[in-house]
Amino acid sequence: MNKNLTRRKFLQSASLAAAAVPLSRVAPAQASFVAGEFGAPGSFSETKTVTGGICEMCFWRCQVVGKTRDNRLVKLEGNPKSVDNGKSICARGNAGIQLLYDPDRLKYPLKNVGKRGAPKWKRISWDEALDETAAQLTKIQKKYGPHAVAMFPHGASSVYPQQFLQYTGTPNVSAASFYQCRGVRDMAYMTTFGFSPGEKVDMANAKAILLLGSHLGENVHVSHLKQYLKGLENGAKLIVVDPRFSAAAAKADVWVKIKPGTDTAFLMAIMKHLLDKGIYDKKFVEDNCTGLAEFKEGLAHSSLDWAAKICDLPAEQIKEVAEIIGKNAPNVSIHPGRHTTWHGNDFQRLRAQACLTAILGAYAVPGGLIRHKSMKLGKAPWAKGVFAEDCDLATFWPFKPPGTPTDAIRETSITSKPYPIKAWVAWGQNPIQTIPNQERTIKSLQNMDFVLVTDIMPTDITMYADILLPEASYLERYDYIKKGTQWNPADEQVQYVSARMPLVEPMFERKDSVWITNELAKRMGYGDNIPVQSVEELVDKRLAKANLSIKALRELDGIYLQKGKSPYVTDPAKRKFEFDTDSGMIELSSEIIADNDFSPVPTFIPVEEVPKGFARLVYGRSAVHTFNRSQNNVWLHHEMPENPFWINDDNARAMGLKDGDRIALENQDGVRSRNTTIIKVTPGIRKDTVYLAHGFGSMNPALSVGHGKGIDDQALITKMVIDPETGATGMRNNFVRIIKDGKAISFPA
Ligand SMILES: Nc1nc2c(c(=O)[nH]1)N[C@H]1C(S)=C(S)[C@@H](COP(=O)(O)OP(=O)(O)OC[C@H]3O[C@@H](n4cnc5c(=O)[nH]c(N)nc54)[C@H](O)[C@@H]3O)O[C@H]1N2
Ligand SMILES: Nc1nc2c(c(=O)[nH]1)N[C@H]1C(S)=C(S)[C@@H](COP(=O)(O)OP(=O)(O)OC[C@H]3O[C@@H](n4cnc5c(=O)[nH]c(N)nc54)[C@H](O)[C@@H]3O)O[C@H]1N2
Ligand code: SF4
Ligand SMILES: [Mo]
Repeated sequence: MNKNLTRRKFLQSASLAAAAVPLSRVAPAQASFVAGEFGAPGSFSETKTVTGGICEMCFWRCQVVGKTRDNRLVKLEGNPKSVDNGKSICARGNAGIQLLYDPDRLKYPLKNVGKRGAPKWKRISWDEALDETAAQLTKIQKKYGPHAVAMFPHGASSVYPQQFLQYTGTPNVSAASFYQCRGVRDMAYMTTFGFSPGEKVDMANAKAILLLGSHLGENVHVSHLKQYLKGLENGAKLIVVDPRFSAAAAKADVWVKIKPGTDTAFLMAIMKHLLDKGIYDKKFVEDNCTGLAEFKEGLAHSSLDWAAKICDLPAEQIKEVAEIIGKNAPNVSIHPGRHTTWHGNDFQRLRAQACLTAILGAYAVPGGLIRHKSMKLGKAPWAKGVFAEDCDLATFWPFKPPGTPTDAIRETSITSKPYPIKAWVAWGQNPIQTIPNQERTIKSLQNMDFVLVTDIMPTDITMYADILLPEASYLERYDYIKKGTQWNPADEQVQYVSARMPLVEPMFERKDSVWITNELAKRMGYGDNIPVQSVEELVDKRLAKANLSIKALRELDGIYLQKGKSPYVTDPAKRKFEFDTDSGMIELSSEIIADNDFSPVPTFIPVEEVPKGFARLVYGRSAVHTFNRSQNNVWLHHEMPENPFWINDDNARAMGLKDGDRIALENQDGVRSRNTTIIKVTPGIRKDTVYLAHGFGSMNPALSVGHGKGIDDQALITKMVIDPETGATGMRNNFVRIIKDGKAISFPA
């Protein structure tokens, strides 16, 4: 049989986007494929099952088991004991095997004897790599202060080294998961509800679900999708607000084709309509919310017609959405979103989402926002860092998430104001692809005295390293503890704890991040302060608080389960809660926000209009890739080798373009895409908007599969609008036109 065909079928059956079948049916029945693929004929009875794996093809971290044969991993499956993802994993999860054995992977410590950006690699020993890194970081910290080292972490393995660098005295850490992802959401909900919501809305038991952006189905997080699909199977009404006909829009009862950047106005009109008509949970608001009068006053101008004009929607549709939500309250999931750094006016939008949740009383009820209690674990970190008083670069953003806003670090790295930053450390983050305005990022990197990168693949950021360290991948190491709360099939609450365990031994000279960090710490004079001697000790120390250990978890097939408490409080007499805000209540109007000179009630801040001849570039996920990190994965590349450029069909006709045409793009600043892609002509996108899946167009020629395939959206995002409350990076304020056969084609008015 044709191998590629088999692969394709395999992935389609595993891909949640391709298959709208219940997830429970997705994972099994792929046995024949793997047996053929790895040569050794036979069945799985010859393989060994290794439990305790936790996927990190993305950051949802599904619980997996590995099938191994002769110490080689031949298949990944969901852990049957999992009450979270269950036996299901997604296409990317399955393809973890291809990452593990990717011949392009980093194998040994490397030293760049060429230039940053055009590296020449020399293999060196771990001793040499660690000695040189420690010497460079120590020298820089002695000369310029400890804060002269900036760190860009992402992923489970970056936590320990991040804590170490903070311990040495630098606050300059910018996590992609906060500043380019969910930090703004967390801060908006913290100021409103007093906790960060995760994506913990009870979609499985909702009567209506509202998704703003949140393109579930392309955004694939297995257990989250299961909950969503269960909700839809149970008949929940689905409202999807998106300028594009996303995978979620395709399942929606109402698709709201909103003008990008205007969601806050949409939400304000809905809230005003509900309050005016008295369709809200008066008792819940009275008992649990503060600032209703100011809140109402702030919405006074937000009529349906006002929003309709701003959002370019029929007023009737906004009313329809309000009424669906109102009618089904409180069993409504107002999804908090995840990637929420959109237009730089995001804190206010997310505050509006939180306030809408509150007035509907959609908290601690089936379908609503849930504050789960998961089991308590111990801590075993480096002691907290002490920072010099005047080294905080984040003085403008009172509601910033932990760390330092990315752009503040980058600008300081270029200007040395108010003090020099002279070393960058990237650990599991690819700032070239992650942060808008690549030119500034590259300029910052070129300005450093020293750049350290720890990675598993040769990606764009690794081209700028002076020393490049190879880490063991998530399939070859201990590290992350996944705990949480879920429903089991009998609809009971279950708390679970699992810890990532290696499914195979690390190959070549790859090491785990605790080992690497400790070896650096010893060489930098912190040997006496090391909190744990190994990653196993770290995990065991944390588990001990729950009377667990690696050994105990191994005996439990990788997952400890215990019955949890229902998260619902439905007895009206008991629905008065204590929230961790200043007032102890949900803050519809927030004094602390007012004290910092921002609008205390959600307010709409307009975004820049699309210039003549251009369309607004928005982006999102591909179901079969994770950002840039999966681009070299043979199986996934085979599924989606490049990212088609979505363009409205009327526009295409007027511009003389047809489906499949090969094009390049140019943005408002004259920056052209490095590569080309094909266009997808569709009625499923607004005329003023165009779309690319994020993460394509890798620059690193060491990627033999992914290099130069598709268009890198980040390269075209040269302008960012920093969210004024949080310092998060708004990146949907860029505009493009098309380049075909060397000529620019403008968008019609
Ligand atoms: N397969 C896969 N799944 C993933 C990931 C992955 O890399 N691959 N990454 C994971 C991570 S870390 C994250 S943060 C999430 C991100 O996934 P989400 O949180 O779902 O991301 P969003 O930006 O909310 O959604 C993108 C959608 O927003 C729409 N959009 C653009 N502008 C606007 C606007 O102004 N208003 C509205 N209403 N919609 C708009 C786009 O058309 C697109 O459909 O996905 C997660 N899941
Ligand atoms: N234009 C645009 N920008 C975006 C987004 C977007 O949609 N569009 N999405 C934003 C969002 S939501 C997020 S979360 C961020 C994601 O931003 P990143 O986390 O920077 O994204 P990745 O492409 O996954 O790059 C991670 C790097 O970590 C490496 N890596 C993978 N596994 C390991 C490991 O185990 N150890 C180590 N040391 N390294 C590892 C990868 O090879 C890669 O070089 O991007 C944000 N930026
Ligand atoms: S959603 Fe897919 S890629 Fe992400 S952790 Fe789960 S199986 Fe892995
Ligand atoms: Mo993210």
